[in-house]
Amino acid sequence: MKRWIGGLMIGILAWGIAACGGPAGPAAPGPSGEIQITMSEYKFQPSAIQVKAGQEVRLVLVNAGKKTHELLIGRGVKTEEGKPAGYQENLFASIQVQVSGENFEYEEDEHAVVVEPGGKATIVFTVPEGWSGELVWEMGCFEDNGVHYEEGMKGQLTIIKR
Ligand SMILES: [Cu+2]
Repeated sequence: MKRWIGGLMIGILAWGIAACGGPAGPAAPGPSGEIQITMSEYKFQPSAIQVKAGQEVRLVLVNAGKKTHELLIGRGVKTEEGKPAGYQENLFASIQVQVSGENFEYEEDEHAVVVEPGGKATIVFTVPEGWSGELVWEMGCFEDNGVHYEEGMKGQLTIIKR
């Protein structure tokens, strides 16, 4: 009985790994440059992405959750009254972006793409080919006075230089 359970456990584990495609690395855009990130309570899926300098990226945000979510890409979390409230440095402060979609808002001063439940926003940007800035950035949502961020709604964007 014990051995049977052991065998079953290994079977389930193997199935689980196969179903997830093995230990996944950061998601990268396909040839079209498109990559979709699903937002929900309280996560980005996938939570790690990588983009190539010089390649046009179409980052499609889909809010599949019940709450409003946002995407900021930056470094160094700043706080307001002790709560996480955005980044000190934002990637989109130094890269031109175009944002379009439905039920979304681009808050240019905060470099935040805010998406309502059921909404969708497409961010088009290209990291310049000769990029000499930082390569590792954090993605975060700071809605509800930073509660989303504290609940783990964060991820990583890595820039690959070619
Ligand atoms: Cu959120």
